[in-house]
Amino acid sequence: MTEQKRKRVFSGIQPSGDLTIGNYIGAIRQWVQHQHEFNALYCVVDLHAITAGHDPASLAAKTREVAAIYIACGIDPAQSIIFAQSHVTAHAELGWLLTCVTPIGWLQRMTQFKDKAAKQDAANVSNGLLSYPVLMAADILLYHTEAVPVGDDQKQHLELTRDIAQRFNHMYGEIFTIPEVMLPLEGARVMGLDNPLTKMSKSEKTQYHAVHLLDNPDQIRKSVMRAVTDSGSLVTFSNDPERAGVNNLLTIYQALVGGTQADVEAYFVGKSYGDLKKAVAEVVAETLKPIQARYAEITADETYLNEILASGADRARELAAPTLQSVYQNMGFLPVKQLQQVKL
Ligand code: ATP
Ligand code: LTN
Repeated sequence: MTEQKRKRVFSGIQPSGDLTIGNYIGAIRQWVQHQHEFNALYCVVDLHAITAGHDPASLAAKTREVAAIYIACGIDPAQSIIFAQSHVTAHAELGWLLTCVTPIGWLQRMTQFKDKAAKQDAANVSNGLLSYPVLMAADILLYHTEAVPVGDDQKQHLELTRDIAQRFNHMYGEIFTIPEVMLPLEGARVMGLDNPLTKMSKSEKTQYHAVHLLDNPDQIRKSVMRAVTDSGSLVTFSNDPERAGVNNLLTIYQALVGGTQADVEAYFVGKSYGDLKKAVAEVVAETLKPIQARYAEITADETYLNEILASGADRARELAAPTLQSVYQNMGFLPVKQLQQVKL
């Protein structure tokens, strides 16, 4: 495929908490698969990581860690643009411009906002937590993104991005491409191991909630073996909330091993929940082993990652500048260029 004909994809993960197999199965794994078919930008969305409180002492290190994990999982910096969001100031600028075309009611309806706000002391809920999806829309729209590979929990934010783009195009002229969401076939929503009725999340601090991408085999085994199941014994997929734990383990297994649901169920005929947990722990550990080895190599060479992030930001800046320029122009701002003409 020629450069021009390839679709543009954009996605990102916040450098908050430790990345989980939910992030891997729902997002990164798809990115790796798609990077050869698309012109891809994979961003470490550090500006998003400060919306619910963060530790300034660890933000920079977390940003590097997430970028290194992208590469360790198989994102090829020669194919895809990898960069940190705060290094391309156009994101924050467009975020503000779009904030002014987004009705507050649209943001107040976002389930992620309601969930996250409910977990915080009401007096501390920041405007940033509410405006968060507008910044996400800016990330996506700056690059005329056509497809956004994310997990199921981001579907609503993608709908909002489309609404914001359409509203802007209607008010100020057709600038933005309307993006499509791209969900994985399996594992679009990996559930918490300790509570299979809630999404596995990297900001959840309970001890056996998740498998993290940098966990050692012993930690992996402990978390999976303690996963909540039910009092039954049949190892089959199910939509019954009572059986959500077993369904989740089977989903993780299928996402990592492949095959159809029937194949997976056939493999577990006559086996127990204990056997299922052992098999899941093993396949997760095997999947993460080469990723962790590669991660160790990448982080051993600071310059390598610095160069990738610096050149990624340069390339992203170049792509973002003309879009931002058109937005300022269509919104009627005084062009800097005119001032330069006066000086001459
Ligand atoms: P946080 O708890 O900090 O909000 P998170 O684990 O939800 O973090 P994000 O940074 O919000 O992670 O999400 C990054 C990407 O990973 C998104 O595309 C999101 O849809 C995907 N993702 C996150 N958790 C899961 C999950 N449990 N199952 C599938 N995909 C997920
Ligand atoms: N909101 C997303 C992270 C994110 C993102 C993006 C994903 C920020 N900007 C642009 C895709 C495209 C989340 O997963 N919490």
